[in-house]
Amino acid sequence: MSSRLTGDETALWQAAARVLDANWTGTATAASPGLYPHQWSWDSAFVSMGLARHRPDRAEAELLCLFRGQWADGMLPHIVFNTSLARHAFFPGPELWRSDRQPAAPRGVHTSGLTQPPLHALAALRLHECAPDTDGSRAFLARLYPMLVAQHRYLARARDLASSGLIAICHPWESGLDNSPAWDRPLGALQLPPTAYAPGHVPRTLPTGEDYDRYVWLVTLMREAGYAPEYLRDAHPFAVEDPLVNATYLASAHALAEIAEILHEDPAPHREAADRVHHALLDRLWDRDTGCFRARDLRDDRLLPVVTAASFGPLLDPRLPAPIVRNLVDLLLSARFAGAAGYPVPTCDIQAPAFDRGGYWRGPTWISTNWLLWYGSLAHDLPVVADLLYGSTMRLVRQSGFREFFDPFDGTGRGGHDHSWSAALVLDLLG
Ligand code: 9WN
Repeated sequence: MSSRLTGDETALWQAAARVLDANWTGTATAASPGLYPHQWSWDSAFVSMGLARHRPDRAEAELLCLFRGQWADGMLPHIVFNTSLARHAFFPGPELWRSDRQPAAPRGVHTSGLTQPPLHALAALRLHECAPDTDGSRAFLARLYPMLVAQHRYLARARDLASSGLIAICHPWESGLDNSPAWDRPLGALQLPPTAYAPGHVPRTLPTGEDYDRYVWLVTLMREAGYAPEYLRDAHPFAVEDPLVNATYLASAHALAEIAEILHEDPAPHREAADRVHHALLDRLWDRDTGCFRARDLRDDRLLPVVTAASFGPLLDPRLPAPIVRNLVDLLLSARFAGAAGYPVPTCDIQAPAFDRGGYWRGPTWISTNWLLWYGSLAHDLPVVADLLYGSTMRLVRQSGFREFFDPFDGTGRGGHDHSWSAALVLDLLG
């Protein structure tokens, strides 16, 4: 803990550390007690950055434990199941994914067959930057580096479905913003067989019903095709290039280049990869007419209409041209986002018909997206935006605790309590 914290900040820091201690399972951190008892991929990246400030040993263990679930082709799954828990602790559990039947999946650990925003190289570099023991931390980076390289290689080889330089998500869950209104159109276009079903029970309240049928059906298609890249490219009905996912990929490619330099490896391939994403983001996802980034549906090659918090993701690109940065900042501060929300940043354009202040990723403010935009605005030297995001995030957790998400107008906490990334990212913010 930094010695320059005020008394109030010290109390907040300690409360956040207590949440991470309570959610530590012995080998990793449960994303959320009760609600998400297993290890989620991008949650773990965020959590490790918080642990780095509190328990550096656990920060490293967190990432290594996640990478135990990495498939032989480099795919880093979005869930690594904690096998010591009851089989039905979470739906969908291992029985939906059947990773045990996939030759590329690791033995002795059950995983999902999807991936999530690749924030891990960025997290690993941040761990190194605040590590008390530089030699130990370099050894950790050396251990993780080949796994990070394999993760990025998988994305470039198996997920650049349009050979555009951008990676595609093949399921809404891969975006991290599960029920974002951005996915309404491609989900609505799916032709589900009449027998579509939602097997098992759905223990959570959001999102449910028809959307859930579609989520499960998409997984079933992927699983039946053996999660094969050729199937994803040529036949899978959901394929979208998302600005936030690609921005995390770009930021991690830059981080990978820095890690390579620390390890005296060649950083050039990672810089070239970041460069490709940089150009493709501008060519394919920047919508000049409306001055924002939008996701592109690869199945009809059109940009998706709804503007969400993901549209600001490219702030994570340190080379984003200044006029575009200005456009994004204007939109972020406008009445469509921060301008009309007491507790920004709402996950969806407030003026969009799909906006829903309590609807999970359809309107509420989340600490994870706030942190990403805060981090991006620092890189562009935007202190006003960075301070706004920092202040809003701190007010949310002070007022409502480390909740999963929050009402963007009055800051009421919603969803799970003691959510790991909400606590971890507050530790990172407090520094
Ligand atoms: C789907 C764990 C995860 C987060 C996602 C969030 C939610 C899962 C779910 O919880 O997703 O994998 O079951 O709804 O949308 O971002 O990683 O916190």
